[in-house]
Amino acid sequence: MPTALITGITGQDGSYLAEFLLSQGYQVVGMVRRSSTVTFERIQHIQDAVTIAQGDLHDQSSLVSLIETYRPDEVYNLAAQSFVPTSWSQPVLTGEATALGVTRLLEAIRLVNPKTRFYQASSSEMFGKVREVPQRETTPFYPRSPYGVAKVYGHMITVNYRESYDLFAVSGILFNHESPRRGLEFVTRKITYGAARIKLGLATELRLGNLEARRDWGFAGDYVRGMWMMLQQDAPEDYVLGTGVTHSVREFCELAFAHLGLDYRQYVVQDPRFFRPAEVDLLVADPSKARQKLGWQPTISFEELVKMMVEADLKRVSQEIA
Ligand code: NAP
Ligand code: F7E
Repeated sequence: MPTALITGITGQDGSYLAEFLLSQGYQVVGMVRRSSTVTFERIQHIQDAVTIAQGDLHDQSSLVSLIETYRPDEVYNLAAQSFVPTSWSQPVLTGEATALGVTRLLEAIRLVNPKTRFYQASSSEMFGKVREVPQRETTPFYPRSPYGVAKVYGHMITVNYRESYDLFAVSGILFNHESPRRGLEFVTRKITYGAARIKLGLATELRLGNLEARRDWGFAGDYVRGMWMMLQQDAPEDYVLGTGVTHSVREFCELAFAHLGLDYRQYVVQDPRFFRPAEVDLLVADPSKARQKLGWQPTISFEELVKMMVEADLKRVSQEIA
């Protein structure tokens, strides 16, 4: 039975990846950081099937100790300070976790067991002010936030350890992927949760920032399968995962509210508080390398994703008030 270590198992992607790896017969070890409250909401249903181990990307010895104790065959580094606006208010912390945290984990692997296969969660935010449309593996980076800058560091240190030490280390450059488990502060979930609250009479408006930004949104469950596929190849290479289709935040609102029989224009208010100091205006992937070499394809369309998230939030909010 192969063993996989997932950092960030309590996050959106970590929870889907843990489910997927369990279904493939893995022993799954999930690294969680110490907190005064329990953060296991997304993995409650599989908690008995996975091993939870404490560790923190800020703490080198905890990472060494995890690799020594569990000797994982594969390490998926999903932990990060992942919310873009927070990266302006906490730029140093973002750099410590999202950038230097990657080096700490790679160092632990290099020192303890360099045969471990390593996946780094790189991001389309690295393309930022895009240099070409659509974006692919060879598109130059131009990050627009401290988060994007930190991810470029994490990406390049992964490439560097692969080339310096011959590690099987790969980066998946993933475009936005969402689900009913997405954090409430990200725009898709903010919209579907907000629309459900309006529908059920708990709110009268939804305050958002830039409605014209465009993203390539897919379903998180599809993307974790792609992460695993990257580590099953003969040679370590980086891959872009995305749908190849782009929509604006406004279009997301239109569809989400319409699914509840509402007109978003009556409820969505633009609020300068949610605009960013520097915006990423347009992201759209060219996922052809992943399709050709991995055989990876998304299975959920934009319309199906919006419907899935709206229906899940309508059910959740209904239960909250029942
Ligand atoms: P998420 O829901 O925000 O989860 C982040 C995870 O990282 C949480 O489990 C969090 O733990 C953990 N974490 C944060 N700081 C840590 C630290 N210092 N030590 C240990 N754990 C720490 O993020 P996600 O959406 O699942 O994304 C997973 C990864 O993919 C992230 O690296 C993100 O930057 C990257 N990514 C995401 C997307 C996307 O669209 N979702 C696209 C491209 C790349 P707590 O539960 O304790 O907070
Ligand atoms: O914003 C606009 C906002 O916060 C999307 C992370 O997973 O994906 C995510 O980063 C867009 C931006 O995601 C609001 O200005 C408008 O243009 O949902 P988001 P993100 O910044 O794209 C990448 C790939 C990652 O790697 C990150 O970890 O929506 N927007 N109004 C808003 N965004 C938010 N959050 N809230 C608003 O009210």
